[in-house]
Amino acid sequence: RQPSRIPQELGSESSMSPIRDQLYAISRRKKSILCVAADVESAEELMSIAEDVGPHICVLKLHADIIRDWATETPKRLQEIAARHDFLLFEDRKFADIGSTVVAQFGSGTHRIASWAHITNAHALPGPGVIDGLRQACESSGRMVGLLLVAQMSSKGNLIDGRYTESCLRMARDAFPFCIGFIAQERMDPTGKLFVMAPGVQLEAKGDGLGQQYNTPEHLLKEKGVDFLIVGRGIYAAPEPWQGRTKVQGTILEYPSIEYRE
Ligand code: BMP
Repeated sequence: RQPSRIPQELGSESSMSPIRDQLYAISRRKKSILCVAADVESAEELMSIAEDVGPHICVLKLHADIIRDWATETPKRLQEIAARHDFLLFEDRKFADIGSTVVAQFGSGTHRIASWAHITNAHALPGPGVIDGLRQACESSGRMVGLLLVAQMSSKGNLIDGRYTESCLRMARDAFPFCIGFIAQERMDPTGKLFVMAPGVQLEAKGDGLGQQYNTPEHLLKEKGVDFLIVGRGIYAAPEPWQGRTKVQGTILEYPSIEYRE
């Protein structure tokens, strides 16, 4: 078993990144490393999942552009649930454009992500300008959001190779404390400064017929050394009960034996 990198005491370096400190503090309080991906199409379903899984998670990940009836009050309602159940909101926007475009995509449009998300993510493909643009949008909105770089993907045949992943690590280090971690499939930063959230997690399924590839929580945590797990359909669409007895959309779910690692 690999030692947890979630520090017991927040050192001077962690206080550089309030969002990361907040995430680790929630993780410690709730003894949870679970991020639920709520990829549903209506605001009501989203709220219902948020209420149901809220007590068990440290992060709720969403794709705002999937929600057909997204409204001005949707983020306010999410923020209220997040505050009540003590979790963070992660908009999985995967920004991937030039700096000036992402400034507008992040701060403006229908979703105004910079005004409510605690965490968002970006592809490193465009180069550091994408990070600079997102940081600038945060600075002008006066609200800090934590950024994760997509350094690896779970989908079959994705074009990311080792060199690209290495470049992500360098870019993320340069962008700390705005950049706080990665979406990846294995531990990235041996120093422990930048954490990894891993998607592609289910207990039994190996894939979804559309290229998604699943690993078990045990494999990702114990062999790959990731810090947080992202579980979507394995929770909100589970046909079988999972341990934990949480009701989501009429399904009694069993959480995987996701252990908080001390
Ligand atoms: P599910 O557990 O239902 O397969 O959902 C996985 C979630 O993680 C989706 O929201 C998807 O967009 C996201 N994701 C992924 O599956 N693989 C990646 O490499 C990166 C992702 O953000």
